[in-house]
Amino acid sequence: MLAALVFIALCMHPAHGQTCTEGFAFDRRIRQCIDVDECRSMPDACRGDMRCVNQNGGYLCLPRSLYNQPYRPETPAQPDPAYSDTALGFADTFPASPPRSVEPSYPRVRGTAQCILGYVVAEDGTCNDIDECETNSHHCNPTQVCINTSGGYTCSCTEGYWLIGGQCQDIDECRYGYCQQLCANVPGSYSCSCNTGFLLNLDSRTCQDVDECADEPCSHGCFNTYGSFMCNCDEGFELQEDGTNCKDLDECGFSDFLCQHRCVNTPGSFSCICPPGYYVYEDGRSCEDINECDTGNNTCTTAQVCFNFQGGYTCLDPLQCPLPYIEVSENQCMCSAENPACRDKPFTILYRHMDLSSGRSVPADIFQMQATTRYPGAFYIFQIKSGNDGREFHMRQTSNVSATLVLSRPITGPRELVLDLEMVTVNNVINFRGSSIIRLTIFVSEHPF
Ligand SMILES: [Ca+2]
Ligand SMILES: [Ca+2]
Ligand SMILES: [Ca+2]
Ligand SMILES: [Ca+2]
Repeated sequence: MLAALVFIALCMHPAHGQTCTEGFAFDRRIRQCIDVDECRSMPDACRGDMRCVNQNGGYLCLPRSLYNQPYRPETPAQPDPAYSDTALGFADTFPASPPRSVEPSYPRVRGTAQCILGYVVAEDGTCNDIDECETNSHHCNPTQVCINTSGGYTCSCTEGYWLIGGQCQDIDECRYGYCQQLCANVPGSYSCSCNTGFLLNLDSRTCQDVDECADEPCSHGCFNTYGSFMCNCDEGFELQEDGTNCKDLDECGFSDFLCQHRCVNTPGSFSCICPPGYYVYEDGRSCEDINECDTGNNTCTTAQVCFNFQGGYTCLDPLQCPLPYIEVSENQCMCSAENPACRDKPFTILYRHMDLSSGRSVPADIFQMQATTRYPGAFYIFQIKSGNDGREFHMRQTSNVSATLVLSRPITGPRELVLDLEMVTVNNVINFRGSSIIRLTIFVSEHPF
């Protein structure tokens, strides 16, 4: 565009005793050299599609197209928002630069010249271009760069600057969105950078997400996200405040009721344990009694009877009836009515065993007694004869012939209690009074399960 600027000078013509420089004529009336309007005085000042523009001391031939587009520095065309692929190709997308020339300069003419303005006669008589830039005879602004042309020169701005008001001013590339994310304008250039979590692409303008997971920043799972990443933890672990490390969850700390007996925290999980004599049930939390008598894991001899209870077992020795009692079955002793030594003693002693959980809620019916033989006119009295020193039990008659042993106070184990439960038979018709005993051994467990 600038190359299209052509400036041509007129030959000097003397004027009646006064000599003016080229492009001027002497006006006798005012006795001064005044500008010649070459566009009017020369029919063929400019050729072709050039338009003649008169200047003080010369004239310009400008392409008509250029001449018809006035320069508007305040409204530069918007840059193409799309990014160019070339690293420094933004010149393509710059707003249309205004003509970078300033007022063309006209070298002074020395003496008679056979060459047009801008040329000088060489020794061989030809016309050589004057390098105004080299000879420092240009009038470029200090902020501009002088570029020599055939017959003249132009003043131009370096890359990253544009001409505004005759001065080369830095282009604020940031204002035009040259960077995708962060932009820093500097004189003559600009630089792009990216937010945290992004990386500048090779085009020096756009940013791409960093896949932080590639560096395995998480102790367990990692999810890459646009501009960041997220860690997650395996089941049984929780993310720590640093967002990357996983810490074991202390499930036992959540609740005291997670395990029936005791909770043991483990990395990523937990487990319940039970006291000796129990095993952990299928639910992983409850404790179930081991029946040592069924499993055979006991120390009872063949002569003994194994008795299982909650949390343990015991070996019962074979029944040995104290004299004068005689054994009538494997768990019953009898004192014969015919034997005088038996007169004031209970007629039978029945041996029974039961187990009871520690801390069982009260009141609780725990044992039933019932008369097995009934005599006409007889009635029965049920009572606890011995073993109830702590008054944990009482007897409640439920019918004429039956009664229930009631636990009335909480009892804690491990404990072994022996209660003699007596059934007194009274028959006033035949003036009979006799008794039978149930010797009940109660194994109270240590744990409430
Ligand atoms: Ca700049
Ligand atoms: Ca990312
Ligand atoms: Ca755990
Ligand atoms: Ca057991």
